[in-house]
Amino acid sequence: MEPPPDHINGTEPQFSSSVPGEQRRVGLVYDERMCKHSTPRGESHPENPDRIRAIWNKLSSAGIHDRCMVFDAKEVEDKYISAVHTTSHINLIKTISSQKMASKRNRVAGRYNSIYFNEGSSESAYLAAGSVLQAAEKVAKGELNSAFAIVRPPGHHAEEGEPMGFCLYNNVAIATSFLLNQKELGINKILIVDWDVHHGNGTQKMFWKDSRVLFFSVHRHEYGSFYPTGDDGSHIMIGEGPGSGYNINVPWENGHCGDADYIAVWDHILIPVAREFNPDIIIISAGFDAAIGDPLGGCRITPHGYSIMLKKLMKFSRGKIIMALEGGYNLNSLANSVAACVEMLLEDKPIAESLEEVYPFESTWRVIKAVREELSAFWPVLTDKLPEELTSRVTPQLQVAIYSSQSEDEYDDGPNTLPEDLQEDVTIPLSKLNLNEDVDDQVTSTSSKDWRSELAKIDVWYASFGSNMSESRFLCYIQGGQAEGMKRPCRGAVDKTKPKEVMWKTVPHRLFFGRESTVTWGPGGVAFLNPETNNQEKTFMCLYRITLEQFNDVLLQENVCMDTSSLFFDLDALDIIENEKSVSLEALKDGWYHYVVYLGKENDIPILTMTCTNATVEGFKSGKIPICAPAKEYADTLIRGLVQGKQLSEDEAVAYIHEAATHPL
Ligand code: Q9C
Ligand code: ZN
Repeated sequence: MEPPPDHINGTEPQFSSSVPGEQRRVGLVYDERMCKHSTPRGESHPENPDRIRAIWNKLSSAGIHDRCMVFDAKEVEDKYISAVHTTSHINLIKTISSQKMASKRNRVAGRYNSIYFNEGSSESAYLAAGSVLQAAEKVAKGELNSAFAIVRPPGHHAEEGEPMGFCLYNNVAIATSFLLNQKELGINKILIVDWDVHHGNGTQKMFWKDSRVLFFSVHRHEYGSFYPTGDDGSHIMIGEGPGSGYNINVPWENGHCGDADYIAVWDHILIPVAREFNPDIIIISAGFDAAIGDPLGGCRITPHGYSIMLKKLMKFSRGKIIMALEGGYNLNSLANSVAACVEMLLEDKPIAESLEEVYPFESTWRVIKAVREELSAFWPVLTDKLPEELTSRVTPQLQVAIYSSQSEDEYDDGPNTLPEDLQEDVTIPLSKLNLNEDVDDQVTSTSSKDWRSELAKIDVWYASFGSNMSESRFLCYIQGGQAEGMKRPCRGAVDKTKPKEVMWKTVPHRLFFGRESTVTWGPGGVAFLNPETNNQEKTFMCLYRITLEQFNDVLLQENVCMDTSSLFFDLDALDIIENEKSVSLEALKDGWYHYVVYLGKENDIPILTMTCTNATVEGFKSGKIPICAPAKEYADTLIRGLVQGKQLSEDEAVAYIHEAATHPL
């Protein structure tokens, strides 16, 4: 339990609120010109101008902005941007809104991941970055105690050389490097806390080898299936060289995380490390898409939760904090959360920092333990084992995603697509939140019962060309568990019956290896089968006879999907695939193996495999996705499968894998 709430531990005399009743100086940057960036034809989009308008209206109507120092935005100068972005990226953002680019604009946007441009984009991007920089400078100089920059477009996904994920310039990274480069400010150590529900991939990369910047991000990850997909947000990404240990990722395994989960991460990771790091200033990449009711985030932080998270950070760097808006797509949740934070910046009115009756998920403790273990060599305060009586207090894990990460695509979702428990006023007290497991259990059983019994009657051959050729590895997908070389356990299928038969076959398709690393196997490529046939090629396939129900559970695990109730490959899909030869499962499109390919029949039972799409093969061919040889442990699993299946001798299997890994696509 925390000591009783006290005033900010500021030692700086002039502005800290050691004098009772004295207001802290809090800056707000807001500028209507940042509304100019919007979709080219007025298409609806979650990242729209109403976001910052809603915040401003709320701060105005609640009389909060009267208690702050309000500033208009200033455009950032190119020389500050160039510290973190390439010249060509700066040229792109500078010119994209010009008349000359009008005809190209949509096409250019299409080349990037989740990006739109219009005539107002350039100006908004320069103002957003300039606002955060200006706020940071004023706080660093002591003109303000803290500041909130209400900006858009957001920034944390933008990388050195490309816009991404609604972000054009990396506003927080630009301000961070500005502070470090202005030596007279005396800022040598900066803590960036990225609490947006998405991983701050851009910011992570920009300070990857920099020990002056401690980058901390807590985000939905789901083993790499949540946006931005891939392994960048994994907890094993700790920085490199002098920056080792100065990058901390807390990757949620599931959605629904709320105040209790975040506070547990604060208390057992972020706050102890911050105390040790002792930053000169803190910048928060303050996305509010982990807020309760957010359509993209699927988490449930309350405004009160955000204010506690903030208050705990205000005890460092004499309260010098700059908050920069990132995501946040439910206008009410967004405005209420920002208001709660600005009120917290304004005065340390006593608030209870404890949360009653609500505990973290079991998965939250698992993630916290994994992060502490990964980083304890760099941060000795993380070494101690967490007491059992602490980690045994959990909220029963929900069985099923009420709404999954796929809701990200539904940009038009109105309030009605939200589950009922999230349609309430977002300021409801925690104790009223519906965390009743029975409700969620019912959802699981009714929606999955329908199709499971039906598909349990149909047999298919699941054909593996990768690690599943090793029976002990494949059994993890059926019975759950972790075979040799695997970095994490599998969930298993609902029906844990072993395969009825196993047989081998060769097919005229190309086997190859790609990707840099995976969560299950760590660094190194994993196997793919080119969906196109090619008579020069021969790939060994191990066929397991399982039910279509089990096949669906294998699909889910191959595509690291948390949704355990939905049906992805049904009887209709089985009909279609016999004619079309392949089916792309759109609902699993964030996974690497969502393309089901039909390989004929054996004993009148269809043979199905799962691999990447033809488009992804093109990505591998062009070098956009790395071709990468398998690491030893993964290759050993394949070799073991081929040898135990009596397809090849050990030497032949080694040569076969080597050939597939080295022969150009
Ligand atoms: N399946 C921020 O919150 N979603 N960006 C794309 C594609 C993009 C979020 C979904 C989400 C970007 C700043
Ligand atoms: Zn986000």
